Amino acid sequence: MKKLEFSKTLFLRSVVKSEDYPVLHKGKEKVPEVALVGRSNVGKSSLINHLTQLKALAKTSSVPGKTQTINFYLTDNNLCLVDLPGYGFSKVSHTVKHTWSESLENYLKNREELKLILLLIDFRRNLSEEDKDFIEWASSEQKELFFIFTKADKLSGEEKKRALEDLLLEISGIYSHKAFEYITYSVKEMDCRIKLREKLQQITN
Ligand SMILES: Nc1nc2c(ncn2[C@@H]2O[C@H](COP(=O)(O)OP(=O)(O)OP(=O)(O)O)[C@@H](O)[C@H]2O)c(=O)[nH]1
Ligand SMILES: [Mg+2]
Repeated sequence: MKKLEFSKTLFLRSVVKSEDYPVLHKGKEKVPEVALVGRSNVGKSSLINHLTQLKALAKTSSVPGKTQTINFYLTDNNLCLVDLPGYGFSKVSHTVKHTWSESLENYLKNREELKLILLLIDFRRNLSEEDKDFIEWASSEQKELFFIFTKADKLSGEEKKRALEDLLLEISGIYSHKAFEYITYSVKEMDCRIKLREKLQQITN
């Protein structure tokens, strides 16, 4: 399998309803998808820009709730990155929130093309109740999670060590589907991008 060129990533479409999800084929196979999940403001859209080295591909904001639809990005015709709205954003009306979570759950639960979920967690925080609910749900649905601890640049070496121990302990108490993998991430560092690219490359092989 050829090496994915992440800089060849295009915005495909922004979707709310499942009938609008793209249908993409590579030969006879469907193009695999990787979704980004996590609370608002954790850095999902920023990670897409950092990973692809395309600064303005996904819209980011310091104000939570920027991404409000399911956004599909096609990488090098071989992999789809799917940027999801964050959970835990309370400024929207109850009805909008309900529709969001329904369409999100529908996507995450039923989408055949979805091969991996990247669960982003702010390195500086403990798991939120929503993180815990999500991890439990993923375990019970036997979905593979790849954990990404974001904003690593905001912690010192010693703080990182402690935060990592705490998070790994918490996660291993909840995620029972399989042994989990994780990386630490910062949009201010380059190496984390390489590790994530390697993981994503495996999905297309
Ligand atoms: N210091 C630092 N800031 C980051 C990092 N990643 C993201 N940010 C900042 O965090 C804020 C939120 O980033 P987004 O990428 O918009 O977050 P999101 O998860 O897509 O948020 P929603 O679309 O609301 O779900 C922005 O101000 C980013 O610049 C990081 O690795 N380090
Ligand atoms: Mg976003």
